[in-house]
Amino acid sequence: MPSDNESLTQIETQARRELDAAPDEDALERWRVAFLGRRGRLTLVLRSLADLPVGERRTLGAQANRLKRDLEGALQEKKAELARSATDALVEERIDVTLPGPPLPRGRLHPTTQTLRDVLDSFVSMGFQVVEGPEIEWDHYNFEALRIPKDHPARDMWQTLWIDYEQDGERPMLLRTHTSPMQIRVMEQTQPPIRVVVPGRCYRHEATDPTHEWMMTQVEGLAVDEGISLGDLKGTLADFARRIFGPDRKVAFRCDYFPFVEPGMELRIDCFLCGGEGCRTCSRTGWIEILGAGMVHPDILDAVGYDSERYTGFAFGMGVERIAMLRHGIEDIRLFYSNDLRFLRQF
Ligand code: FA5
Repeated sequence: MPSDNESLTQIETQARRELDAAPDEDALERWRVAFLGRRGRLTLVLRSLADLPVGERRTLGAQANRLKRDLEGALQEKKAELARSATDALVEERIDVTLPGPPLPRGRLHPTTQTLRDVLDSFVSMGFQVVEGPEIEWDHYNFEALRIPKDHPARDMWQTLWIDYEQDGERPMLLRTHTSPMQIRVMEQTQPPIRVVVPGRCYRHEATDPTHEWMMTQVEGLAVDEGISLGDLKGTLADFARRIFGPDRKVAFRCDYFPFVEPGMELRIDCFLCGGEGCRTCSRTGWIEILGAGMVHPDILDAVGYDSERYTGFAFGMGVERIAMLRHGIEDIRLFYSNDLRFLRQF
């Protein structure tokens, strides 16, 4: 039991150290009971004063009472300090629910999608219906049914990515090289009159350059009915070109060969970059080819069960990225899928 100055000093030192370290209200209460409670250490000192001689009692009593007041004061201060820091923590955590949220970055449509939608709109407004087909296709639809038999040199027109799947020692599946297989699929399932456009991705195993990508988007068109002529094909495509490129762009039809049409042709637009003089983008020709087209070969009509004496049709297949290039003045098709936001944010 403490009975002199030194003991009071010890009590004070220990009391202040523990008070400083007290983290919360509970610890404060334990501290109060330990030092100032009924059986607390300081209280016991005060009680023991009665046994001391008068002189000592007075001095020690005065010191002990001062210490009691000091410790009580320190306790109140510590309580206030704990309360303050609790409030501060609450203020810190406060959320202003009236603040506007951080702005969400606005996305945009890829330039291919934007042009694709405009292309489809222009044909829909001419009475065409939009249908879609598989990107993984059978050799049969991609080639055979389009009059491109195995080992026929025309297969070289479409460098093919084959699917690693074998059947009877052959690989019959591929990533479609064009949307033309959908001509057959649509005709197999429908009777004339037919007017459809088919958007979709196509894949080719070819080296890339400013106008060639290994993946691109095509829109196929097919119209089959009685009395459809080459004039209808040219009129439809000229109207399409005017809607997409405006009246000033030059359009040229040229003979071309595709095994599934007769006659076949291609549609070219004068180069936006050099105005027809010849540059790297147009391979120095002054023109950029945007589509292949022609009258559906009568053998194909017969093969799907149509009467080719009664029905005729036209078909076309265009490259959507090439059209977007011409519209926006994009010099290199490889920019479309290189994921460079500086390019994409311009559209
Ligand atoms: C075809 O794919 C034929 N199926 C088009 C067709 C359909 C002809 C119906 C007759 C009747 P071609 O390989 O030329 O043809 O491609 C058609 C268009 O796709 C091209 O004019 C071009 O715009 C685009 N294209 C072709 N290859 C690429 C490529 N590697 N990168 C970007 N665009 C391409």
